[in-house]
Amino acid sequence: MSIGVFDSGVGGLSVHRALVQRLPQADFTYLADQANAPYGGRTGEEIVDLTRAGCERLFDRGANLVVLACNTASAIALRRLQQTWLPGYRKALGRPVNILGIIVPTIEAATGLPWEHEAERRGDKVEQLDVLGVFSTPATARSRVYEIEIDKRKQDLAVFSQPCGDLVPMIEADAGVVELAKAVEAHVEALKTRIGRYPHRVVLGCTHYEIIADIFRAALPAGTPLIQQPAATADALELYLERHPELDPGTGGSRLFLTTGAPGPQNGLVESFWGGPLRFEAA
Ligand code: DGN
Repeated sequence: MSIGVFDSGVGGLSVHRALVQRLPQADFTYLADQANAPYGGRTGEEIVDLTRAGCERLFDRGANLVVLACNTASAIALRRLQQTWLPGYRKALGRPVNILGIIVPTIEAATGLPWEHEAERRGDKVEQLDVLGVFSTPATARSRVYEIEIDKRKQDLAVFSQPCGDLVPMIEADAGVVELAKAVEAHVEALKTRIGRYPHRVVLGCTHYEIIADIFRAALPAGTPLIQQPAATADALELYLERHPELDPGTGGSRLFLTTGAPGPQNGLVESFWGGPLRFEAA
């Protein structure tokens, strides 16, 4: 019995790390669908099919609960799978299983913090709205999931999504810091041009971007708060498991890393984020 963590690639490691810190005794199986990454430019149908296949692999490996540590999969596939696929699959499997996403916990963290007077503190005119900037894959931006879900909770917050189609392939391919910084700066400036100023707070709405969070920090005005998606997901998972003791996360503290792509060590950018060597096995 274990917790499955799924992403198209290495980005979900940022979430995995926070989950493991929070639940060290639980058994974790990480699956990177690197054979099919990146998901950001794929159609909705493709993203749903690939996410379902990833969840199946993890359930087959004994996971009771899969965390979609991928904004793109959470935005496009989560609801569809929960509504149309999971009930029948669960019945056929004969045990309770579930899938959790990472967007709602992130939005709860983003909207739950005290926003009042943030614009004023930044020296904007008081009547101006607080502005949240969301950097994400093109598929997540197109889904408008952050705009829609935030509007349900907090209408006085303006949300602007910036699609960054080049960043996931660059991170997966171990691009250099200078090249990444140039790409990130261009996205930050593009967002600033659309809003008319820098956002007051930022969500890195793609788990890969957490790996280069320092590059985002350097491109944004000093002190711009970044909403912590990994920590928000860990909070949500902990609460969920308390409420669902039937989804046993295991107690062996095991860690398994799988990939649908080429097994072996991960690239230098990933290992320096991880703080040491990391080998993926064939899924
Ligand atoms: N890490 C994924 C996300 O959070 O959206 C990126 C998906 C991709 O493959 N582009």
